[in-house]
Amino acid sequence: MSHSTDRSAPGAEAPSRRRFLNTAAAASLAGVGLAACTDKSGAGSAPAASAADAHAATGGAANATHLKPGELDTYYGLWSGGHTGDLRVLGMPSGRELLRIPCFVPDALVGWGQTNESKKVMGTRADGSLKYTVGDTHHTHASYKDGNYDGRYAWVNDKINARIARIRLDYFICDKITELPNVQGFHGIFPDKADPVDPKINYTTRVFCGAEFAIPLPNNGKDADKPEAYRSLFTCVDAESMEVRWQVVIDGNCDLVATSYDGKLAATNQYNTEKGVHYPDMMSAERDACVFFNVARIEQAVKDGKFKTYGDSKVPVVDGTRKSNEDPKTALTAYVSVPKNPHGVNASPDAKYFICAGKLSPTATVIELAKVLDWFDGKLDKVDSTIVAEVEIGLGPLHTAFDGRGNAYTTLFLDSQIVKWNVDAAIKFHAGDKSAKYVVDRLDVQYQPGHLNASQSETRMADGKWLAVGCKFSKDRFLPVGPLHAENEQIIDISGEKMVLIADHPVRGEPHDFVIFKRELLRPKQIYEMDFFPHAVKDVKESGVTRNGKKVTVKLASQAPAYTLPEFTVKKGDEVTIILTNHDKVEDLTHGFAIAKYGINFIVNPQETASVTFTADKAGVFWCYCTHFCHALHLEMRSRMIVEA
Ligand code: RUQ
Ligand code: CUA
Ligand code: CA
Repeated sequence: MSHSTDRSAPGAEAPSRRRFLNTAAAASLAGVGLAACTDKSGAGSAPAASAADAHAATGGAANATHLKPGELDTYYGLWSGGHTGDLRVLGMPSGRELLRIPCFVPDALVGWGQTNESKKVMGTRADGSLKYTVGDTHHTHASYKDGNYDGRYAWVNDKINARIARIRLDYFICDKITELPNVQGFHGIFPDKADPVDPKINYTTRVFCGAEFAIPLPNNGKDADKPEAYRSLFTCVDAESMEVRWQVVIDGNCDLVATSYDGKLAATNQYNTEKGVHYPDMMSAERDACVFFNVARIEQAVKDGKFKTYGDSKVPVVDGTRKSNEDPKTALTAYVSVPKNPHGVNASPDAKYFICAGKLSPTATVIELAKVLDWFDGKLDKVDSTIVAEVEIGLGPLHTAFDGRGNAYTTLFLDSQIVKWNVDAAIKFHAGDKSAKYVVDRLDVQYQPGHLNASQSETRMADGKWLAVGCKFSKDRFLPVGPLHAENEQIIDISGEKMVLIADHPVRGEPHDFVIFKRELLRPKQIYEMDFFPHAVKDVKESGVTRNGKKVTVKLASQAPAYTLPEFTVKKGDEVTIILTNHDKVEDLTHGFAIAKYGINFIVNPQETASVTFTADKAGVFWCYCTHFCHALHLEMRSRMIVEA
């Protein structure tokens, strides 16, 4: 088979793989050996071998991930960074990491969490220190218009401190962070795609946030032992102002979130309808639920004053519990039952279905959105009649992506596989046509996949070209580097009938969710406008030191290879604010500003202004220097801070 010598054939070049197979025939067995290594019986080897055949048949599609030097990717990928609290930008299909956009956690490269501008976004305590310095980002999604990404914003959650960050997709910066009131474990997130009432608003104006952990409401230390006091809230944040608009108190918890293309429905999967506090309690029910939110009715209820508030929060909270929403005609919520502890819920690109992945159940549940609207209109007797398919797909289903050709791709965490299945065939099978073959293909992945997403998958323009999958364990796929392994992001060609594994990429732990979309949907800007920054030192003649009591402001500008002040003098004990504007206009001409022994380091991009404030608590001469290579005289680009005793 021709693929045996292809460098990109799965596993062909991995040293650990060769060691595993321990034979000169390694290369020709690469496809089969791969499957044999996943601790499964012979059953697993068939798909992997046939995938390799398909790879040969697709005529070198594999090469497309190996861009030539200087060649640009055709897609952007936005990846959540996990513990690093950032959003990562990848070029796809190469999988090359291009940028990390710091959001929730300080970042040493740009000085995020150190400059006054970034601290303002991150949030500070009364003493000026950062309120939080850790993050746990999981899910990222971008703003929509007409069912496709419009390149304005992306959002990402912080599960630890229940914060949502917004990223401007023109400058690739985090510009706002909002902390959600009354919730813990904010997990699922999804922007709306249209307004439920006004058809002219065919773009994102809301972002929905699901809280995974129930807490006593109000959480004041009094009700820790009262399970009935524990509640989860579903939250709506305004996409522009980033203010919290409203919340809904529900029975059970929230996990992943999805929204409909018509803007009428949002939903969250629930794995803990039992409201258990310990995990055996969370698994006792055979079925949990996917809760649908009738957005228009909720907003009407808020307008009509039918809400409560909790604690210090002024955010209106409406009642979405089961008991209060039994009459479909007035219900704000609808609880569709889904097998045991579901995880992901994903909207199909034809706008018809939400698909819930079973996690502890080996099933996918297909819910028809038109029927959910029928139920709210009183035209459907049972809310579970909205389920048009519930089919077995494999062990540990977590998340689903789409190719725009009617197929769904679901990660199977326990099987270490992706299963490709046809949604219409699954519906036929569920309706009684046992000849309907809904499983199209299975592919072994390495290992234990969580999220996956396909190019344009979460838009009306799903194009079925590339699928990426975030594998939680890489085990033997990369050189060992001590106890902490890289995770394995794999890229799969889904353009044909069979899935073809194309590449492995090690990533620093641990990204969860991501989106992949066509590069022409973004219009990035490389140079800031000076007016963007209220404190910009617009004229180099403004450079200098001004004093107001013990408060000293040092204004300076950078222009390669010099700062406008070769030195500046302050007094010990002063509160010093340094404001630096980069006057260079050339793309990619960034300067840094570090002060020795003062722990200061940040950068300014072309035409950017940044500032830092600190106390000059040590007398002496302290070199300030440029940390970002900018010029042949980069090392000479310095200033001196003289702190008089
Ligand atoms: S959840 S797989 Cu936040 Cu699926 Cu990570
Ligand atoms: Cu400026 Cu290096
Ligand atoms: Ca459960």
